[in-house]
Amino acid sequence: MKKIAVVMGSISDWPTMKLTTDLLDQLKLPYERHIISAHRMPVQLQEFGQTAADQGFGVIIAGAGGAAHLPGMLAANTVLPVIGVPIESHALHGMDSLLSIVQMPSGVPVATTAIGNSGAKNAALLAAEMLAITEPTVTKSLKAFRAHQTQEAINSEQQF
Ligand code: RP5
Repeated sequence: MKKIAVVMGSISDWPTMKLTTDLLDQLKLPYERHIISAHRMPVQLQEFGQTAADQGFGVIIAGAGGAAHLPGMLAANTVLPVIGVPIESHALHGMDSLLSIVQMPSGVPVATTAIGNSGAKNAALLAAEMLAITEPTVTKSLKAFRAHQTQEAINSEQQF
């Protein structure tokens, strides 16, 4: 099975991006996590993007905050699907991150999630759905996840 790359621009993004890897652990999907700063490590960013497919990755999840160039620049260096997670920044509460990531000019797409924790979790689920196109076991895991989530909602309604 192809691996998922979970890349973030800074160690300060880890509390958010840990929610992505927690969910990947729960779904038992193979992944690697990396810190690659777009503005502090531009050479390493290019190298990672250009070799990601050959390294066995099938999807890249990239979390970044502020003027968040990481997802777009990774996407510019690969044709693997890139999912961008806008980190909730202090100054503008993640609106800067969101707009930086979602407003890609045509030609290089980045699938953008919601700001912060929900986006980090949904990035894992979206990556799983991409892998599930060719991996029936992942489809099974995703259906089990949804069924559990539905049951929890029903339980909360019954205990309300
Ligand atoms: C971005 O700048 C990172 O993704 C992070 O969200 C933001 C701030 O980084 P630090 O200054 O905390 O390292 O590159």
